[in-house]
Amino acid sequence: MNYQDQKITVIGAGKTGLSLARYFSARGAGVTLSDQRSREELNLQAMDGVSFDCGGHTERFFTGADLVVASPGVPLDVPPLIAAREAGVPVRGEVDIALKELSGKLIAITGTNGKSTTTSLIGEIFKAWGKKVFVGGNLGTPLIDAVGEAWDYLVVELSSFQLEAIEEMRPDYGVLLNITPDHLDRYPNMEAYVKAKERLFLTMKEQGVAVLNVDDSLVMQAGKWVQKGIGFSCESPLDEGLSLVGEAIRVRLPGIAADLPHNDLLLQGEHNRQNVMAALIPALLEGCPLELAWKAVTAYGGLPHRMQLVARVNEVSYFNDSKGTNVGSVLKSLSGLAAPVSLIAGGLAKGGDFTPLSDLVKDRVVALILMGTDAPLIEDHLGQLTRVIHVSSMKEAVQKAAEVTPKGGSVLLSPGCASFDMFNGMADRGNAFVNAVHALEEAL
Ligand code: UMA
Ligand code: ADP
Repeated sequence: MNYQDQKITVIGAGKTGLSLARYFSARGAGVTLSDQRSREELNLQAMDGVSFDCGGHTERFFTGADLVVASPGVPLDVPPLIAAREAGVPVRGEVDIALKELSGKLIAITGTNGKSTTTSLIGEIFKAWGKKVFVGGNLGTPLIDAVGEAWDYLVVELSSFQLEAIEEMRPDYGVLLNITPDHLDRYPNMEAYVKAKERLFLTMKEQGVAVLNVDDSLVMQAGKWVQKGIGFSCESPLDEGLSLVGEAIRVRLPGIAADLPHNDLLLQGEHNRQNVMAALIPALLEGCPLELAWKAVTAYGGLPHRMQLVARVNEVSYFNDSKGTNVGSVLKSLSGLAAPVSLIAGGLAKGGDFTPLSDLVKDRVVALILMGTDAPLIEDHLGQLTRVIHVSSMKEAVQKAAEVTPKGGSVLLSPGCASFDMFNGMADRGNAFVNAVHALEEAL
C-alpha cells in the first residue's frame, strides 16, 4: 500500500501501536503516535518518521489526519476518535490495514474462551502439514507484523475489541467457540458484546466456512449470518461436523468418517476437546490428512498459564490458570478438579457476575483466597458459601493456600479477573504464582 506523505495518527502506543507506527513510517507516511500515558511511563524511544503525542490525545492530530488507526485496547467511542469521524477522517483497525497487504487463506478465531488454545492448535496442525503459517493476532503478535512475507495461511486470534473495528476482513474460516459474559466494563450490556462477536461473520466471503459450537445458543444465533456452517458438539452426535460420542471424537466431513479416541489428547477437560474439534475442522476441510492432524493435536501440551500443573507440594497440587480471566473460564477450570480446592481469585472483574460459580464453590472449594480491586465483589457473590481469606500479594495467597488446603487437594489460581490492578498482565500474575509455589518447595 502507498501511504507516501499521508498524515496518519495511531492511537495507543502498546505492542500494536508501535508496530503500526513502524509499518506506516516505513511506507513514507508522517506518523503521530498518540497515547494517554506519558512518554516516560511508556518508555518510548525515538522512531524515524514518528512524532509522539503523549500524556493525552491532542484533537488536531485526529481531526487533521488523513487516516486514524486504533489499537485494539482503545474503545472506538473515545473523544478523539469521535472527533476524527465527525471531521470526516477515516478511523480503522489494525486488522483491516494489515489484511490489505497480506495474501494466504485467513482462519479467524474468536470466542470468550479457548481462542489462544485453538489458534495455537490450528497453527500446530498446519505447521506439521508443512505449510507456511502466521499464528498471531490477539494471541500476542500483531497481525501487522505478518506483512512483508508470503504466507499459505494466516491463523489469527481476534478479540471482540478487534472485531469491533473490522469492516473489510473476508475470512475463509471463521471459528466461533463460545459466548459467555466478559468485558462488561467496556460494553454497555451483554447484547453489545454479542454484537461485537457476530462481526466475525458479517464480512465473511460467500464461500467462507463458519465453524460453530452447536451447544452454545448465542454462537448459533450469531451463525445465522453465514451461508455455510460446520458444527462441533460435546452434547449431540452430528451427521456432519465433529462431535463427542462416548470416548471418541466422531469426525463426519465430506469424504472423511473416523472416530478418534480423545484419551490420546494431552489437553485435559471437555472445553479442550471443544477446542480440538474446532481446530480440526478447517485443517481437514483444507485437505490436511487426518492422521497427520491428529498426531499434531495429540502431541500438543497447551500454553502456559492455562491449567498448568506447577508442582505437587506436601501432597497438594498447584495449578496455574492465570489466563482464567472471566467467570466462564473459572467455571471450566474448577469443574476439572475434584474437592478439596483452594481457589485464588480476584483482580479487575470487568463487570462480571460470580454467582454462576456458586454450586461448584459450595461443593469443592474449601477456601476462597481473594486479592485485588474486586475482592469485595467476589466475597459479596460467593463469600457465604465457603471460608474467605483476604490477601495482598500472590506470595501471601500461596502461603495461606498451603496452610489451609488438605492433603490430596488442589490449589487453583483462576482469578476470573483481569490482572492490571496488581500485575503487568496475566503472564506476570501467573509467573508470580509459579515463583511462590517454587518458594514453598524450596522451603521444605
Ligand atoms: N490507550 C490510549 N487511549 C485510550 C485507551 C488506551 O492511549 O483511550 C493506550 C494505553 O495507555 C496503552 C495502549 O493504549 O498504552 C494499549 O493499547 P492496547 O491495549 O491495544 O495494547 P497492545 O499492547 O497493542 O495489545 C493489543 C491487545 N490488547 C488488548 O486488546 C487490550 C493484546 O491482547 C494483543 O495481544 C496485542 O494487541 C497484539 O494483537 C491482550 C488482551 O488482553 C492479550 N486482550 C484482551 C483479552 O484477551 O481478553 C482482549
Ligand atoms: P482465550 O484466549 O480465549 O482467553 P485460552 O485458550 O487462553 O482462551 O484459555 C483461557 C482459559 O479459558 C483456560 O485457562 C480455561 O480455563 C478456559 N477455556 C479454554 N478453552 C475453553 C472453552 N472452549 N470453553 C470454555 N472455557 C475455556
